[in-house]
Amino acid sequence: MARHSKFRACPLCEAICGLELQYEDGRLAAIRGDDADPFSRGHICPKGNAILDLENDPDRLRRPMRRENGQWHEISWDEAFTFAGERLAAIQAEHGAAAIGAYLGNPNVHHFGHIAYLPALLKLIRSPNVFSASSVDQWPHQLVNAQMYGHQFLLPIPDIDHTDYFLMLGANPIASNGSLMTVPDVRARIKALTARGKLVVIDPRRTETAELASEHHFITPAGDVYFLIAFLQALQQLGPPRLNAYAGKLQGFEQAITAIGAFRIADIAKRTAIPAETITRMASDFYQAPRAVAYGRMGVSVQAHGSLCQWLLQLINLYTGNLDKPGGALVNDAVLPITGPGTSPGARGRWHSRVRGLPEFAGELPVSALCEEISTPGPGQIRALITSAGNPVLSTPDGVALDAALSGLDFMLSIDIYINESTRHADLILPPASFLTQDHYDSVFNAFAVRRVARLNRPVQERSLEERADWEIINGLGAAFAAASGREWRTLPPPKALIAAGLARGSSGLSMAELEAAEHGIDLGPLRPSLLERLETPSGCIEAAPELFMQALAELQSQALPEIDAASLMLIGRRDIRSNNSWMHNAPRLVKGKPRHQLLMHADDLQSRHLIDGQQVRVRSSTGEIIVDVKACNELMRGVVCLPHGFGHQRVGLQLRRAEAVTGPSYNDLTGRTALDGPSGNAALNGVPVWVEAL
Ligand SMILES: Nc1nc2c(c(=O)[nH]1)N[C@H]1C(S)=C(S)[C@@H](COP(=O)(O)OP(=O)(O)OC[C@H]3O[C@@H](n4cnc5c(=O)[nH]c(N)nc54)[C@H](O)[C@@H]3O)O[C@H]1N2
Ligand SMILES: Nc1nc2c(c(=O)[nH]1)N[C@H]1C(S)=C(S)[C@@H](COP(=O)(O)OP(=O)(O)OC[C@H]3O[C@@H](n4cnc5c(=O)[nH]c(N)nc54)[C@H](O)[C@@H]3O)O[C@H]1N2
Ligand code: SF4
Ligand SMILES: [Mo]
Repeated sequence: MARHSKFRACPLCEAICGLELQYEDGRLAAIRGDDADPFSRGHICPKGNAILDLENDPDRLRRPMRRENGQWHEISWDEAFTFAGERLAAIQAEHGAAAIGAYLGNPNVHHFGHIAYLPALLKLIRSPNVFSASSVDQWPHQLVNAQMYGHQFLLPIPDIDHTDYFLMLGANPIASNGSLMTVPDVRARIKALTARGKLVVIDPRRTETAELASEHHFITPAGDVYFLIAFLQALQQLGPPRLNAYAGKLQGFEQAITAIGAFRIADIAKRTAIPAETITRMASDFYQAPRAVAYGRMGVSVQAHGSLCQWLLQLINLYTGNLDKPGGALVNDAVLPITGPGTSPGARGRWHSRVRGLPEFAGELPVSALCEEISTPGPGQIRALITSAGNPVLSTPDGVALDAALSGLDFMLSIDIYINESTRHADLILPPASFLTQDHYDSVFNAFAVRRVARLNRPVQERSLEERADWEIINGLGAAFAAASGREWRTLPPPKALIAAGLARGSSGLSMAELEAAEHGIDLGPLRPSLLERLETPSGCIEAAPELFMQALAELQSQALPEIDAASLMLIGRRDIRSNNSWMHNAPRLVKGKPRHQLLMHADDLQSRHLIDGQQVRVRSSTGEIIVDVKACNELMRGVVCLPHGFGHQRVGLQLRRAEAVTGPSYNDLTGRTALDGPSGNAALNGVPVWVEAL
């Protein structure tokens, strides 16, 4: 038997672990963590192994599928491109540019052949109706970066390997493998951190990460904004800000800190469930630590005060002199730059959504507005939708309404590998070939990594003649739409050419030949200060008091405490190491074993409702209701219930034989389209009031 190994980074999450792909007689036979990868050091999670399932999945599409009279059948690539181009052009000719909408999902970011090519297609289509998973995820981070540092991707990353005190809010990297902090083998890094210093986790659930932490504090969902204000107020009591390093490069700091200092919080312990003394003690530990960093992720971004939370976190790092400092928060100077000339800095409000008037950000509208833009008649209504690597029916708010809206479209085109909850509504699905057959450079997650790393991934398998690469599909669509609409499409070159162009724009000095020779990736060392030289604000300074956030702070001060129905509970999400948002439940390796869909609830909350562990319950929100098994869990705060997203595969017309057998309802059947973080328009999916009762 002929055996050999090939090496690539895993594209399934932000950790970009190096994989050793073992081939036997030309067939992919086993996958291991690549011990020679200097960054991931042999780490792999169950999803990395499940690439074997993805590659062999009989439900995975390999050729274009067209749906006619409710039946799917294969068509040729040429027929598919022509059909798509003509339908899209006809709809736009009749109804105007806005009549085509687009929704881009999470995996786009993980494939160079998607992310580097889609912008040209969107530019050709010229529609204001572009949406993505970013507005159910990290928009608050991007907006804060854009407003304070002048570019949405000037993202300060926790220097986890060198910090002495890590304050972590609403993140669970042990399950998620890290986010907006590319951090493979995070468990080992956390263990080193807690041996050297402290990890403090603030989360309504005692998570897998909290278990490893030096301290964990429960917090009332969406109470973080008050916690962070109180934390900054405590810092002000402890001593002066340490701003020497930012001299001449900082504006508005006094103004921001004065406003925060004047903010009156009636009863901090009631709003956050954390006593004032505890916050003061934490602030003191943070202030005294030689190197400290504050960081918050999904739990503080995808909630009602996401932007304020992200802004306050930046101010904490600034106040204590930890911004742009080793062991604090540092911006990665990536080998393939995603900031600087020719990139999109993150403008806001250049146009607004038609129905609700929500502002655009970074060229997109909040996905919470997608449903009404499809279902509300009138000029500018979306009549055709393109989805690329997205499953908005399960991933975005009010999935039930969106599901119905998608069925009313005149035309839907999906670039996807499955017939799932969203793509079942498509008229045409174009499936890209396996990533293993394509050149890839992870332009985004190398740039968010906790070390300066670089990696070119070469194809390790041949693509069959009937398959098309992702970038070829985009070229095919661009050419066909241009031909049908009388516009021009310049064929984009293959990934290697674009990667080389990106490399040339950067200042790493690395050549393509060096990248190509390093099959395990290249480590260029730890993060280092670069933010101050790279600020892209018009003033050239850090803007500590952007009007948007000062305004939001003033509005928060004038808001009365929301009326809370004592019978309600607050719903929050979770991730499991074997999940990948909504789309990997068809992989046998990931769904075997115990069920993972249950609603977690504290035993006291069960008891007070006369419910018992394991029974089925009805969960109602102001948007909808679901039926789910409840599970007692005393790792959860009282008054909070916890449900994973990405379930809900029991629908007609899916082609996901394994996933359909995985029970569990969709979280987003409960979330509403009007619950938003004001400044960004990001959805507030955590901290949703719900009522739970026996079935
Ligand atoms: N309630 C709640 N909702 C959430 C979240 C939450 O925490 N709670 N998390 C949010 C977050 S952070 C995110 S990022 C979003 C994700 O939202 P989405 O991106 O909309 O959803 P995914 O489940 O990632 O779906 C990915 C889609 O891409 C397809 N796909 C997989 N690989 C490829 C590929 O290589 N090429 C192509 N073309 N298609 C591919 C899959 O079949 C699937 O249809 O969900 C959000 N929704
Ligand atoms: N295994 C796995 N890994 C993944 C994914 C996956 O689906 N499965 N998805 C990937 C994606 S797209 C992303 S964006 C990342 C997300 O990565 P993370 O943000 O690290 O992941 P989450 O598990 O969503 O962590 C959010 C935490 O916030 C807590 N939380 C909820 N509400 C609040 C609140 O109001 N305040 C505070 N302080 N905490 C709160 C939750 O209890 C939870 O522990 O994970 C990525 N990695
Ligand atoms: S942690 Fe992420 S990158 Fe690493 S093997 Fe798992 S899914 Fe892939
Ligand atoms: Mo995400």
